[in-house]
Amino acid sequence: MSHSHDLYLSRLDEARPVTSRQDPVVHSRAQHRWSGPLDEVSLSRYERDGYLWLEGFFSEESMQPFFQALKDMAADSDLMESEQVIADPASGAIRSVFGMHEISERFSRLTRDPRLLGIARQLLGSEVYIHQSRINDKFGFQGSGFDWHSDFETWHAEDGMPRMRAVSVSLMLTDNNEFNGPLMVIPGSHQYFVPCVGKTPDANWRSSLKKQEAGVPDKDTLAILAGRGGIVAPKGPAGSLLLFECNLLHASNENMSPWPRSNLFFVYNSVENKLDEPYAAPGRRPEFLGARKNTEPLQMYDYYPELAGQGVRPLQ
Ligand code: 6CS
Ligand code: FE
Repeated sequence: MSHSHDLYLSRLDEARPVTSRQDPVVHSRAQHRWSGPLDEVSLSRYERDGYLWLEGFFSEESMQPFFQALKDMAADSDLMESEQVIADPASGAIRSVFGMHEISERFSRLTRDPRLLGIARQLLGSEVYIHQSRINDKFGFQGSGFDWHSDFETWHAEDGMPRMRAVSVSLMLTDNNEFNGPLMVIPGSHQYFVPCVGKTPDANWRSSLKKQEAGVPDKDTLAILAGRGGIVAPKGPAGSLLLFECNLLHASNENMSPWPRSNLFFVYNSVENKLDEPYAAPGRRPEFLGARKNTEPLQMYDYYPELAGQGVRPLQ
């Protein structure tokens, strides 16, 4: 089914000019119902840059159990055979496991941490659900990179996400340094929609999760946007958090260091922005890439249920 009107045309036969985004960046402005943990300075920085880097958000020690979860999953042969596990093209070892929030209770709790869920509701100005989640394990001396792209461009074209009202959270499980292929972003690029040339192939996701071919902006546009906003590769210890707006241009280099770069990645989408039919693809993608069933509003978990009702809530 084609859409009568598409604000964000892409995957075209020929180039079209860059347009301005047609959506707010912070959706809760002037809606005090959605106040949250971020102060005005952080909101304004997110609005301007399209991302926020929260160094040391969690302790490094608290990241360890997620590695254990990855090891436990590697022992689950049925899971390892499923399409939601992407093996590293070189070594065959696990590169990504999608749908982590539905496999691991620990991961599910993380998405419902009051601090993260509070930030997501504040930025998106509504109740939210998880559009996509995954754990990435990028080993040393490999771990191919990803070309420049906007996640929203993919989610709009291939998953039918109507508007720019989603935010990605990348939680560093390992240190992010300049050598192990950290994520790079172009600050301010989220303010523009960059139409991409090239039709979406059938079942594109079977290759795009290893290498992004369709949905890569042209080099001239990338040069202009990087010329304006520069390129930033946030670095810091395991436990640090990167929040980035769904339309922010980002990429990553190959990991040429001996050190792994692993992260948890999950996307909050507004319940007002649920997936429609793809805007520029032959067919829908699997549920683990774009949730269509499990889209109820997420509920915060109680840090200390045993203290519920006693008014005590120690900081964690
Ligand atoms: O296609 C997707 O949904 C995934 N691909 C990339 C390159 N980034 C976002 C997302 O995880
Ligand atoms: Fe991406």
